[in-house]
Amino acid sequence: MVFDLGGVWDFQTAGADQWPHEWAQGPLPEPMTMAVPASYNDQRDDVNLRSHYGWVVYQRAISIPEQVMGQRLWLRFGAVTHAAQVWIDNCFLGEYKGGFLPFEFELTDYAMSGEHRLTVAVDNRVDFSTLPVGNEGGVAFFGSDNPGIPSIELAKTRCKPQNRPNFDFFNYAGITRSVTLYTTPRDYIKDITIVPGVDGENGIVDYTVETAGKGEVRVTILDHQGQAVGSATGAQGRITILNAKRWNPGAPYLYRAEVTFQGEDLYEVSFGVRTVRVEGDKFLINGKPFYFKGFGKHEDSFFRGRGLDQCLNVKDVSLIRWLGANSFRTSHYPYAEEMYDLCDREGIVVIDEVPAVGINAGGAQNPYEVMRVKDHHGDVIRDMIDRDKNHPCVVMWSIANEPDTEHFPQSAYDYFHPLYELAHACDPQNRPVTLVCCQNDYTRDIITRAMDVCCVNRYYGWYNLSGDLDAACDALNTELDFWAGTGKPLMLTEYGADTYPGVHNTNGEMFSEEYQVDYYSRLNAELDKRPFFIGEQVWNFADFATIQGPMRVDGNKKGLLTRDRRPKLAAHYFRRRWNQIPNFGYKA
Ligand code: E8X
Repeated sequence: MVFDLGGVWDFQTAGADQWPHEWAQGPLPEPMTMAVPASYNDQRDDVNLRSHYGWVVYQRAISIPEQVMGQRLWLRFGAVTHAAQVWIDNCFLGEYKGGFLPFEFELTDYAMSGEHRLTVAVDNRVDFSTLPVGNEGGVAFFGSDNPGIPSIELAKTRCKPQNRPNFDFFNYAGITRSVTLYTTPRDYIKDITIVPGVDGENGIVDYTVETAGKGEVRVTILDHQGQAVGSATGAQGRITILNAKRWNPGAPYLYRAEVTFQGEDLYEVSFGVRTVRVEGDKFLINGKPFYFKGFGKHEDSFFRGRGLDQCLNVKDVSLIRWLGANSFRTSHYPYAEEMYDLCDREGIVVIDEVPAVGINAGGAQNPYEVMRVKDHHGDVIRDMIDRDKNHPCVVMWSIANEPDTEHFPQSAYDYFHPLYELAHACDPQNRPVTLVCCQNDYTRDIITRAMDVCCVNRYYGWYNLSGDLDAACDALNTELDFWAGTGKPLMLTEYGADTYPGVHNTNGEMFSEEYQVDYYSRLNAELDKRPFFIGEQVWNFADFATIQGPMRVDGNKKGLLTRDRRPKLAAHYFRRRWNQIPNFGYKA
């Protein structure tokens, strides 16, 4: 049984470093209402919520029905941003660090049937020990004040403590994804791992089932109509599906593995029969060279912030298809699990990224010495792959976005190479692994070229050579010559231009809708000439919220769509372009 704990909870803000633990012992002293799941920042018209720093506390009553007694009872959080401490009644259940992955606690021994008080304290602080990374002491590396102005130095000491994200998206926080109570039998299925393969026309399914307790495991594979097409017994085994249908981008086909344990516990997982492999400078899905057309995205919307919104997810996938795209990267954190389920069903290809953004101090300091994230970085790679391993939509893991690979190239290599190997070791399907490289002096960078696919974010014509598209094309070609020499596949995981919707300009100057179209059409013409160039993911799918600052007018405006998902001119341009580019064989 699964009970959804979404709804309107009690909520109260607390201090920066601490929250009063006695709040867990009874009703919150002065609660306000707050919807779950959703970020808390934009739900109410209160600047103190928008800019809150530190802890908040959520609370609600839960009732546990008599019928579930005798079974195991679990409390699961899809994600709480960025750290959580959870209490049931007067008992501390535990804590979890990291804002974008699920965690759970067993309640069996804590909760009898009847009514209980659930308290969740949430910390939104980001600093050198968190992923994503925040700046310490309220000082930003980028967009910071001109050094040396005495009045500013003085004023800094009066700044109230605040989050200074070292990343370009609003630091939304709270209980952002589903909270559920669910039951399992005493002996139960803990995990299922599926590794699909092909043998001629047939599909091969290597499976492993992890259980608590001993007993008989049965696995049945069902096709889309619910017809059994194969079965096996035992916790580990191989099942052959005769004439298996492939899961393909744009043409997905899902099978289901139905697993029973001791004839009592039942667990189902969908999967696709498809293969993924890098060979030379090609990215092969089902043995055919795939071309990525798509975006970096965000989980971002009005009112909910980064809160789960299934309607928005369906809308976004529909827009991805309308645009003729086939893929996106989960910039800059793992998304809600519901989105991957949808992409499995819709045939959208996903590059899955951990929240490792901001490992970069612009050269001012060696981030690999001053930032305290290495162990946590390994944890999020392990936990993300563990969560997402069975999804056919996931074709590549991204272990970071725009770390410093230029000023401290050897430190970057020593830091990332073990994480690259870790990601490979964690993935039972051994999918390609990448790291997304920042605009930099790529000749100094030695780690990006050590990845399976070279993924680069480039802003020639925007942040660099601003407004000069002739020069931008020259610079891009100089760089493309460099990557041609590596023999690896290359793709753009970001390129883009801020575009204020409604600004039009006969000269096509920056920020106009015309500039965004000119920028992409000029650069794309160059990319089309390169056989080893395997994908274009624009920055960004839609406009999104950021911290306020002199570089941002009501957020980042690089979307092809506005934040409320209306197309800019460039969306129509890409729709024409992408509908003419096939998923496979474009660069053959
Ligand atoms: C931007 C993007 C940002 O939103 C994204 O999260 C990471 C940024 C560009 C870095 N990449 O600013 O729109 C550009 C560095 C140029 C020197």
